[in-house]
Amino acid sequence: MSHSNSIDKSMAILAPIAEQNGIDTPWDRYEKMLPQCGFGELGVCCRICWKGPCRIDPFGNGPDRGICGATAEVIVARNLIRMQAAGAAAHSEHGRHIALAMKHLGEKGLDAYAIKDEAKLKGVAERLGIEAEGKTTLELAVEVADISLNDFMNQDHHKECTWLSKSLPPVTIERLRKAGVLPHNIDAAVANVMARTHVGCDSDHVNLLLAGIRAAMADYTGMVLATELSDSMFGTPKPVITKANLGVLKEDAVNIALHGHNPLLSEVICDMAMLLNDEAIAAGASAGINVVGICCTGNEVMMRRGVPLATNYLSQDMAILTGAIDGMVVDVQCIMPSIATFGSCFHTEVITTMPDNKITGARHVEFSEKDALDRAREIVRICIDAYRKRDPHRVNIPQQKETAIVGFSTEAIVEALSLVNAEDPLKPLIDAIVSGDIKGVALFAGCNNVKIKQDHAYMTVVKELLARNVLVLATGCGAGAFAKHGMMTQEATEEFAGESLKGVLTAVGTAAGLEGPLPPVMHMGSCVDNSRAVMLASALAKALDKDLSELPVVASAPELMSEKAVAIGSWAVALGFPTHVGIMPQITGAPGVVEVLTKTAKDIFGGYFIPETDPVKAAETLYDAILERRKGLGLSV
Ligand code: NFS
Ligand code: SF4
Repeated sequence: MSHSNSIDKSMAILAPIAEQNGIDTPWDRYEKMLPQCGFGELGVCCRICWKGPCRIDPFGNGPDRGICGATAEVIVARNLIRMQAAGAAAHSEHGRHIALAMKHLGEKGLDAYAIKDEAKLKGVAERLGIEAEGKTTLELAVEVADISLNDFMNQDHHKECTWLSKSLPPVTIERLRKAGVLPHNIDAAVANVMARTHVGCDSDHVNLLLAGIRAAMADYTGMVLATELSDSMFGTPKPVITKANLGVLKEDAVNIALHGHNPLLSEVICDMAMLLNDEAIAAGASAGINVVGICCTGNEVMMRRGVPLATNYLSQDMAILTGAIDGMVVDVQCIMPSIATFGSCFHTEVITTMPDNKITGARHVEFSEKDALDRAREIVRICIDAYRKRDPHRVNIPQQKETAIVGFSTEAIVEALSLVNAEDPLKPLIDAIVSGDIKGVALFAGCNNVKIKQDHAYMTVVKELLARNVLVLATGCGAGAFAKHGMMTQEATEEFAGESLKGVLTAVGTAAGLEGPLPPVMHMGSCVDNSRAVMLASALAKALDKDLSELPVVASAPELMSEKAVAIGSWAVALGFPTHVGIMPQITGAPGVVEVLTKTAKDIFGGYFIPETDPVKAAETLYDAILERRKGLGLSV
């Protein structure tokens, strides 16, 4: 019996279709995995060398050390920091890819790309200390790209990555420098973790964990440069009204789902879809081409173009069961290999595009910036051809669809605030925080995870915090969840925001010409765009002359699963934010590691992890952390 476990109603509609087609849903696959390995859940198994696998007996009746002598603390810490390093590698490969594309664009030109937001590029250049006078836009782009790429190349240990000090408040930088966790080179921080976790190397869990935090700070660095350069090339998001959930698919259109992460692919496919719209109509699709997004690349094009979001992480393969997706075009990260199986049961073309991310059973059309237009044309035509093979009898598009006001880049938020106070745009926000109309700020980020009902934890924590007048920012699949469930509408503000928060959102929304409040959850973008939330917090910290760790700002990843999310959570802690994780982390077999991450971290960084699987309790704990910060600042609680 195929089944689903989601508050997204479209999943219950689609699960029987999986059954009819003899394929397992993600939830079926999870069930087959149960019981999951207890040693793995505690983090106490080690496969780092071939003397192993070794595992520590958590009950004290069996081995208390690996064959090499590694303790549970060492094994757990090594496993964890390898996750942080992998997350940092993934995010910063994305950043590197963007920076290299910008460099090539500036030096030799690339047909498919441009600097769409010259003002942003100039702002970035100025922030990086580049003299703009007398330089063309493309020359500036090359210099910005070079400085960014140098964060992957610098070999001088005493010179930290440039993007760190260019994006974080000086006091925060100073604190992190003292803790020794500022990377001088993104790649080196990742390589260092791999080297020191090799068999027979670093065997002190605290020392290991600090290296993991340094890798996490490298993750942050890769992320911030990815966001800032992407905005320069593709435009800085502004508020836009769109829709979310599978009801955005159209029966009478060629539906192309863009899935993955990097706007270098998704932006060009969007452009090409517009150019080839008539070909789709000629193929019989009267509504032309309908591009929709999945996961973070979906968030990217949603923020910049208002492209509707079909779904978030856990339901990516389920989307194919609608029988209405003609092409699913993917690049890198968070792509379940199962989409190839699902695609093969339907007419759906699953197309991989990146040399380092292929899926057995999918079609591969290799994409590169140099031949982006030709490859995009080829890809869109494959999708149009697939539409011709679509079986109308197998089309089942769930009707679920919600309006979503998205596009809240830091710049867009500041611009909205400037309509309230043109001279000092941050003042209305600071005043609201000081007066207690806004108690604090919570950033929601991360994935979905089969271990809890899809989207349920997001919705529960957020409603609790909104009712307590906490301003909510969201990215990634968390933002996807909120968009799908109608939390990015003005009505949601009326329904869920506490009175004083509602007042502020209404004042700003009205000033911004929305004839009503801003939505209660502000979509800041993809996972790499968590840097936007840091930018906003840093602007507040600088205005107040405080460390990030003093602000009433918290982070929550209620449904996380990926190594990238682990890395994000870890830099959030380092920056000083109390950070909730709603899935029990695979560290509990090592009490020392748990102690460091949940308690000692607070002394070193101000931030700390809050592992809590009960979303209501998590919200209470996060709110208490906000009040504690308010007290620290001498503000009313
Ligand atoms: Ni970020 Fe999670 Fe993936 Fe995006 Fe979604 S799963 S860590 S949110 S798509 S990166
Ligand atoms: Fe076992 Fe040590 Fe090898 Fe890990 S590194 S598998 S604990 S012998």
